[in-house]
Formats: sequence, structure tokens, C-alpha cells
Amino acid sequence: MAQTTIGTRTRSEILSQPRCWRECFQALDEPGQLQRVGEGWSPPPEWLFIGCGSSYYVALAAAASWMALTGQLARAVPASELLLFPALTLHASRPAQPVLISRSGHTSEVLKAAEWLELQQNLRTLAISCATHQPLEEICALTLHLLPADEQSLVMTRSFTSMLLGLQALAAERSGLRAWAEALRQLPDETQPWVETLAGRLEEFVRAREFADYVFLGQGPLFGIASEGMLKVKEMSCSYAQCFHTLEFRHGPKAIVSRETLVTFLLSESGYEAEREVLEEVKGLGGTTLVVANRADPATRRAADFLVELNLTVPEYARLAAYALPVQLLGLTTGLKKGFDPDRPRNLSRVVILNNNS
Ligand code: F1P
Repeated sequence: MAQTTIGTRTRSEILSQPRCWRECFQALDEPGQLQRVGEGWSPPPEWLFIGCGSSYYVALAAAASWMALTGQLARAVPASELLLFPALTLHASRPAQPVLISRSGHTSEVLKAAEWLELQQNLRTLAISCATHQPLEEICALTLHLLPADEQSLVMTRSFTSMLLGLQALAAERSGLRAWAEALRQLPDETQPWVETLAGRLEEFVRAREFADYVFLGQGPLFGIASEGMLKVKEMSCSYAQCFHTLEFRHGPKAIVSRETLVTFLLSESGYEAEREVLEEVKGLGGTTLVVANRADPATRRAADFLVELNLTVPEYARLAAYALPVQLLGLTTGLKKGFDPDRPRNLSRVVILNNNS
């Protein structure tokens, strides 16, 4: 296969995200789309976001956003946890509104979870997916479709960010946050100008260095994005990668820091100072640092070997999807550098289908 075609599908899907997000907002803004949620049933005051793989990491970021935007309790669980330890996830005294997240709508664990919730727990379930005519929408009471976000690639990139944006748009709709909802819809225009340049800069940075370990750090809503960063580097480059809450990195994991350790910091606005102190500490230990921040002060600039300054005007929680772009591109460029084809990750299938008795 000619060298030039390797990873091109994933690369174009990553770079297509601002355009794709616009199309997804248009689909969501069709009259009644978001307003349908809860029509004919009144969702309990607590929400439970459920998914597998990247879709579980969407759930983590969506649950954090949901609490911040609606003030309602929200949690995220892998579908397997609901199936294997239901008592640890759902409790009769605390009814929750289940939201099932699945790009394909075919993942066995998510289908089993939906059936269990609908048929045995008699709960009305909401699903969000990038595909239609799939079994999940047959089971769930209502499905939000983000068809423009579906992708050819096995790894989730624009489907990840678009489903997160879709759930954030729903949270804003349900809590009447009009200005916030409008700001969220500014994100495509504010990211479009730099995404292509960032890809080139990251390729150069990765080409010039060798890393043995990859660490992703994020607090609050950014922990879900840090988790996705870890998964993208694993899926696309078969590298050893981990993620932690930023300040947790001090409590032992920093033992692994060396020049061959690339530590990616997703710096939040709310925890900026405290998170920057960890950055300076890791730099002091000789680690190589990649920093993503909305705005960086001189101290952060000094401690960053590679800096992505997003410069977004939208509110903090509306920036989450933009934080995913650099970590997706890091996975892609690292995979290409190591001679892998990110369009065909080793050992993986696009959908995890289990036979009935497993
Ligand atoms: C979930 C998922 C993907 C992963 C791989 C296998 O799929 O775990 O996150 O990258 O493609 O499937 P879905 O339920 O969101 O379709």
C-alpha cells in the first residue's frame, strides 16, 4: 500500500470536525429534535450516562457537563458495570434517567444494558448515536441521531466530539441556557482556523522525538478527554499510555517521569494554578510536556515543550470538544511515525459484538 494513503481516512475525519459539528448542530436544531426528550415521560432528577470504549469517555465528559449546566446529579458508567454490578449503579431509592451512547448502535454490552433498563427496570431510555437503522434505536424510547458525525475509520474521532456536543446542547436546552447554547454553536468557527496548522506542528514535534510512555492529565470535565487521549494513542500507535486526574499524578505515578515520558496536560480554567504547578514539577523532573490550555501565562509557556493555546471565547465547558483535537492528532501522528496504519488499528474491530452467552 502506497505510504501516502496510510492514515488518510482518520486524518481527514479529524480535520473535518468543525464542519461536521456545524452539520450536527443543524440536525439538532431541527424543530422539536432536542425538545422531544422527556415528551411523554418526566425524566428523574438524576442522569446516568452509559457507553463502552470511547463512548464511555463521552459519558464521563457529558456527565460532568450535565451537572455543571443543569445542576442535576449525573454519573457515567461503562455498560459492563451496569450489567455485572447493577446494584452498584442503579438504586431503587435514586431513580436515574439512562442515556446510552453508541456511535454504531450495535455494541452488545450497550444493547444488553438498554434491554435490561427498558424491559426489567421499566425505565424509558434515551440513546445518542451516529447511525440509524440499528438495534439500539429499536430498544430505546428515543434516539438522538448525529448522522453527519458517522465515520469510516475504526477509531472514534468526530463521533466522539459530536456526541459530546449533542449531549451538551441537550443539557443547555433542558436548563434554558440560551446564551450558553449559542456560544456552544460558535465552537466550529473558532476551531476551524487552527486545526490544520496544528496537525502540521504536531507532526514535526512527534517526528523529532522518541517517547516510551504517554501520560494524559485532566481534571473535572477534562478527565474524560484525557481518558480519550490515552485511548487514541493506544488504538492508533499501540503505545503504552495512561491517564490520571492531574493532581493525582503527584501521588506516585510521577515516578515514571523521564525525557522519554510525554506528559500531556489538559489545563482547565477553574483549576489552572494548581494544575500548572504539577506541570512545572514534571518539567523540573525532566519530563517532556505537551500543554493544551485556552490561554497560557508565561510560566506555562516556559514549562511547555509543545503548547496548544485554543484562544476560544466560549465558556469553559463549551471548550471540551476542542481539547480532543490535539490528543486525536497526537495519536494519529505517533501511529504514523511508528509505521502503523491508524485507519487499521491492530487487534481491533469497529464494533465489539459478543456472542449471546458471554
Ligand atoms: C464503542 C467502541 C469504540 C472503539 C472501537 C470499538 O463503539 O468501543 O469506542 O473505538 O471502535 O467500539 P460504539 O458503541 O460507540 O459504536
